[in-house]
Amino acid sequence: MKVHHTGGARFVWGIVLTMAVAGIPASVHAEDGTASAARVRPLNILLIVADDLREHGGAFAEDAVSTPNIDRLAAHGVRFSRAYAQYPVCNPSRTSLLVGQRCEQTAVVDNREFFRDRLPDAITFPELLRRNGWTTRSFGKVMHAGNTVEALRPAWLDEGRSWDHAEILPAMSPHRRGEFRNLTGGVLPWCEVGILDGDDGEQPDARTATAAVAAIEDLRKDSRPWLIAVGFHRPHDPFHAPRRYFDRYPSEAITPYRDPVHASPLPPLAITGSRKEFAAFSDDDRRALLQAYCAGVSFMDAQVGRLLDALDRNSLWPTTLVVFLGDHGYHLGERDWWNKATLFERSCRAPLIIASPDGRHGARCEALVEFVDLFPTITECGGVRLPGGLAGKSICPLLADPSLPHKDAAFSMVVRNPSRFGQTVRTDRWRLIAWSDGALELYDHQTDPEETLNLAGDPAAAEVVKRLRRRLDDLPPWPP
Ligand SMILES: [Ca+2]
Repeated sequence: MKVHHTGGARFVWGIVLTMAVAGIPASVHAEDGTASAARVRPLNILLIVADDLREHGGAFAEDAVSTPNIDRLAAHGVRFSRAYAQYPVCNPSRTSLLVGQRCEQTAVVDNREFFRDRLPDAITFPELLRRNGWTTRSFGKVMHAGNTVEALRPAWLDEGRSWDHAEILPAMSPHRRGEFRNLTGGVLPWCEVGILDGDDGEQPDARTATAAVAAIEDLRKDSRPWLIAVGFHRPHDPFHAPRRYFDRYPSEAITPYRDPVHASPLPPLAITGSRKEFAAFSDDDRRALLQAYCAGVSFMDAQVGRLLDALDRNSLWPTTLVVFLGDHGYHLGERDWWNKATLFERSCRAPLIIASPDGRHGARCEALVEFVDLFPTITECGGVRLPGGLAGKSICPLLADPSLPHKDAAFSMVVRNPSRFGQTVRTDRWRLIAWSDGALELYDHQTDPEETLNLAGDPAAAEVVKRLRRRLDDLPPWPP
């Protein structure tokens, strides 16, 4: 029998939480490995965030990337094939989903600004859960703290507010043992393929998994529910991974994607950055980057597997909600771009899997969902009363029935400088992108899923453009 998240269930959990916080041990979950109708404590939550992990398909086929552990997680839950980040860059995307506001509202739109400087009073969903009795621990890059200097990091990790404990684990000993090749002759230092010698365990992501597994074991007997958040750095650049993951992708078997010759020209703000270096890529360079990106995905997938093993070993699936996502998408050659920070589908769409003991297992959901929906989803699944003013809408109902309607549009934005920006709306069929310099792009996903033919100037599409522009006008104003 399934537990439904009714007000009554929340009320019971509230009593149990009060007991737990008061030091009175709560009864533990059923030991028979099933979701218990008499669950007497809220769900544990395992949040896993991969960095720059795109949805696959298109440029290289879905089954070309080996992710046995992410697939294993998908078999426990619902895979959302049309989930959209609100901003295709780390810090803005993560801030938005953690505080449940669109980037037009947070105004955190680059990787340099610590979100608390702008939003000192915002309550993140980990903080809300912590206030409601969850033990919260964060390992690796969950909040965007990895690029800060050591002295700033504790503040950027939001320890004491969002987390009882938060840490970022560096490599065991910084080393450059292996084969390294910068694909831009060193012009872009980050654009480096690294085939690493040594064990997985030396790498930050493996150390992150080890620490998270230890936390799962440590909290196994705790009377309180827990939120453990785990942020993996791969497949983010530099494109380094242990050698054995490269061996899964023989470069001669990789066919690089190329845009069709009729692809529409790009508006000036659509892609800003290092296109010159990418335009100089040879097919050999393209294959090397694809191979390294896939190796990074498989290495990260192996670390996900260690977390899932810990759930298996401790029989935690019936009492744990698992949320897996990439923080935004990534181009691998589409529009001759090998990065993020565009408003194309490749950059805005990202993987999302939610495994709930009370939800469907092994299902795929085609509904449009937004990462801003995660705050209300996770807190509702946890049985916590939702605060007012959230921008998103809970997708909990879709976990039980992925065919239910959810929302008719997903929105993302990107800022080139404070006055030069773009906003996009994706509907079931269309993507409209509107730039601050007046440029418009319209793509028809029924006929052009790779968004290569801009129909915005086509008189036959004028009504669609007008209708979708009105949707963008309904967004909170930018600049704020
Ligand atoms: Ca990222």
